[in-house]
Amino acid sequence: MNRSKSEQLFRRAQELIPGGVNSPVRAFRSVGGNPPFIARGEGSHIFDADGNEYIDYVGSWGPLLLGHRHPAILAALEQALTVGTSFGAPTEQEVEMAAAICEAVPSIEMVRLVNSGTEATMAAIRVARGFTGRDLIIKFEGCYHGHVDSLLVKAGSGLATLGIADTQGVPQAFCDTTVALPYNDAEAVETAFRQHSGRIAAVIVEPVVGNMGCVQPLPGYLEALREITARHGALLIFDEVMTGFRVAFGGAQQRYGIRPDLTTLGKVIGGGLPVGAYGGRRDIMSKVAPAGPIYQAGTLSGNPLAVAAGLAMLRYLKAHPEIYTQLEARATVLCAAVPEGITLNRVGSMFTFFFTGGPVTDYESAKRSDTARFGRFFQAMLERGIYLAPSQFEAAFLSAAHTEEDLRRTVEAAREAFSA
Ligand code: HOZ
Repeated sequence: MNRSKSEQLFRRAQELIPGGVNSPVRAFRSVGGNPPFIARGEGSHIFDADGNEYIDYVGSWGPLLLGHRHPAILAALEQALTVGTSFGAPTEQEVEMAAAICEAVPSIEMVRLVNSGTEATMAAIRVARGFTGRDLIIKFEGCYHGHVDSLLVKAGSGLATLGIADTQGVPQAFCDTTVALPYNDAEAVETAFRQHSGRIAAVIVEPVVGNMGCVQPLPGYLEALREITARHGALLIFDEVMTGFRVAFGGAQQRYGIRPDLTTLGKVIGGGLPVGAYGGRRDIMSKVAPAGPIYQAGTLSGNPLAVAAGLAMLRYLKAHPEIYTQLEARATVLCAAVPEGITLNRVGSMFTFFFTGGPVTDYESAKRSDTARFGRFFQAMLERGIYLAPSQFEAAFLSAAHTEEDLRRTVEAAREAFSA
């Protein structure tokens, strides 16, 4: 595969942008080689600057549940462009968007739109602190909630990929407000609540983790988090930036039947444009300014282009519930290609192949993966035109645009890559 134009672009990018990329996980640091520069996408395929074609399992890291350039999203964007790109004032569309979110996710009685998942989690923990009058937040090792200072403690995603245990630049005092515990261990949560009695504002969790690779909750775990937080007067925050409208229309909370107090959303709800949201119980969200004393703001929040794309996505998904059944069936076919000795974790259309034989239930077991082997597998797949997330500690995403032929080609490439 000739990628000379991408190589040239990457050399130039590195002179101008730190590491040549605008987000670290894109840089291919843990898998070797340099990233292809993407020129365009269509359905389930992307094309790089040299004209190479790939079947895309990154989907912009989750948002593209309908694939690239879906007609419903494009039509909404074209329409939005005819009226303006930003007003910094209320619009009818954002009320519709709020209604669509609240209807799909019943635990969300009120919602505030922001511009990214990071902003959503940052605001959610502020609201939890403001509402409870407590400072500490429990998070789980290997979970990633965007680059919010205090949530970068023992975080997954790019930090796991690059082997950055705890980033520089975050004051120790911020880290001291975070209690990091192993995922899938309810007893550790119980113990932490005993140790920090009356001081824990919230537990924030990816109900299905995507950021240490895909790791599903063990039976009873989410129920235990719900029960423990309620008993101690703390809030339960589901970070559904990745899982919202992905693992079910109503997210992981619908799939597992748990009602959190607050939820953060992003990715799919933007239809490929930058949107985040946080919302939840009315009594909690009523404390957000200007309705209440907890401040949070944003010049481009509720941006008309982003809202148009997001609303088109949510409306399309509501009108086509069969997408979820189809994704489940196709993901099953795809994942059947996994040979012995590789651990497959899958929930709906998100999945990860871990290069370890044992079960992967938390960050410690995820880290047992042979990342060098993953890197060789990744490169072998890329050479065969299959574009996976360039890290063992990320999930792959299937979209509704992936065809039977895409799956057949992917399975064939995977067989060759595994044996190579
Ligand atoms: N938040 C994404 C999933 N780990 C990665 C996107 C990024 O960090 O660039």
